[in-house]
Amino acid sequence: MTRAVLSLGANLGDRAAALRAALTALKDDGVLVARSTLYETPPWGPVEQPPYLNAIAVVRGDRDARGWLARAHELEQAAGRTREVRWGARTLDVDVVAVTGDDGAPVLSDDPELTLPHPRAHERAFVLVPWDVVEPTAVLPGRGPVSELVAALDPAEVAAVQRWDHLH
Ligand code: PH2
Ligand code: MG
Ligand code: MG
Repeated sequence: MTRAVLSLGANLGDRAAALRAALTALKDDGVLVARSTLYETPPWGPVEQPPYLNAIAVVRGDRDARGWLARAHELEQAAGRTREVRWGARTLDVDVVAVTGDDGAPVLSDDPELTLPHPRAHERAFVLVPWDVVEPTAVLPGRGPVSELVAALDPAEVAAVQRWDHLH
C-alpha cells in the first residue's frame, strides 16, 4: 500500500464537472482518503490562459508511484484531455505530488516522466493551500511542513487561491 497526494486542475470546458468526475472516480476506486474543496486560482506560468479550478486528493491503495501516475492519466483521458502546450490550458490535469510508503518513507524519483516529490509543488500556492487545509500536518519530502511552505509564499499568491464551491 502507498499513499499519494494528487493535484487536480482544469481550465477548459466545465471545470467543476471535470474535477468532480475525477474525485468521484477515485472514491469509487475505494482509495480516496481526503479531498479538498474546489479553489479558483490564477494561471501560474509563462502561458496566458484562463483561470483554473484546482483541488487536492489524498489517496491510499495498492498501487506504486507509477500506478498512481497511470490512474492519473486515465482520469485525464476520461475528461477528454488532448496533449497540448507544456503548462498550457487543459480540460483536466492530474499530477502526482508526493507518494509515501506505509512506513511513512517518501518515494523519491528523478525519472523525468515522474519526478517525486513534484519538483515545483513547494512554490505553488494552488497545490500548497488546499493541501494544508485537508492535511495540516503534511510534510513535503525534502522541503518541509506544508504549513511552513504556505507561510513562505507571497501573501498575494496565497490570497489569490479562492474557495470556489461555496460561491456556486
Ligand atoms: N497547471 C499548470 C500550469 N499552471 N496554474 C494554476 N493556477 N493551476 C494549475 O493547475 C496549473 C497552472 C500546468 O500543469
Ligand atoms: Mg500540472
Ligand atoms: Mg500534469
